[in-house]
Amino acid sequence: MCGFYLNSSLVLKTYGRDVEFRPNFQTQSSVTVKVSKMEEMPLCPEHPPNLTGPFIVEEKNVSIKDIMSVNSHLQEGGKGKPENCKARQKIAIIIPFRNREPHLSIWLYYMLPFLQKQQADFGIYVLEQIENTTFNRAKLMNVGYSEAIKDDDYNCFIFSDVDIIPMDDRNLYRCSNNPKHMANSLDKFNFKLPYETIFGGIVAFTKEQFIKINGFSNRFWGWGGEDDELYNRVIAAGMRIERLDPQIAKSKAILHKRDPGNEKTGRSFHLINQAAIFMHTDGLNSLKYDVIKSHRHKLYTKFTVNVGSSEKN
Ligand code: BGN
Repeated sequence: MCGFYLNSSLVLKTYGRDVEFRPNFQTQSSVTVKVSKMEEMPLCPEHPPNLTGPFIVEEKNVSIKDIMSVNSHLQEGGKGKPENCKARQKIAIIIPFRNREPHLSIWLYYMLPFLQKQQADFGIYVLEQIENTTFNRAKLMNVGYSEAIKDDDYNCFIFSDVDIIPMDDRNLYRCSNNPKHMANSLDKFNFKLPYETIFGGIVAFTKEQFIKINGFSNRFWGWGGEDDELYNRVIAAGMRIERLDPQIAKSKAILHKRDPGNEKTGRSFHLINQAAIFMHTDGLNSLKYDVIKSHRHKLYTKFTVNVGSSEKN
């Protein structure tokens, strides 16, 4: 069996099929239990039982084929869930993307086993912006949210850059009572916050939290500022942001040159400062885009989209 091991109290309730069972106190032997009656699955424990803490993240060449071979039990579209318990949240991971295949491979290589170890019920969505338009990270996030809710009944959305990978499996990829900043302890910033209100890299919102702020702004073209504006939306909506202990949240950011088509504009101060006003009319409720192509890969669902261009917005 690929998947999750249980403690004995859960085993007998659960399945109408063979399940490999390894009691916690035995390391070598395993027992096969057959239960004929299919019953309602128990909720997964609040704390996943098999976490091991810190691990090393290396920038290495990994082939999609190899990643597929160790994740063969995933469903098409990069969907996975625990076999023997019901996860407490259904999580869509939204990744904005353009021309970063090697980073996506590294992300999948580490994150697919990571999410399964955390007993997550998840789907991976890659939002690719077409060529020859200035990159709009925030709008791609809104598109990812909109497509994911059409695809499945997600209630938690993790918006993640493709080049940030956690280095500790106790960093639970889950939503919280308030929007959560998850990239608060990056190696490239010496595991410290460069400024107190930073809200970039990876953020997690429940569906209600994301609707409350009308999603991201659609008006940030090029690098920077859309995450600062998002922070202001959260505060304007009467919420606060949560962060994990920086020791547990330690993550690796893969360094790279600024992508062509994603230049820093530095023209976004007025948008950032007026988030509380613009958030009502600029966001999910004003989102326009065309899906050029959608593709269910074994390891993710990819939408190639035209989100327009800065000249028109
Ligand atoms: C800030 C960027 C953020 C980015 C962090 C960390 C801007 C706004 C300028 C008006 N903000 O400077 O978007 O996440 O750096 O890299 O560029």
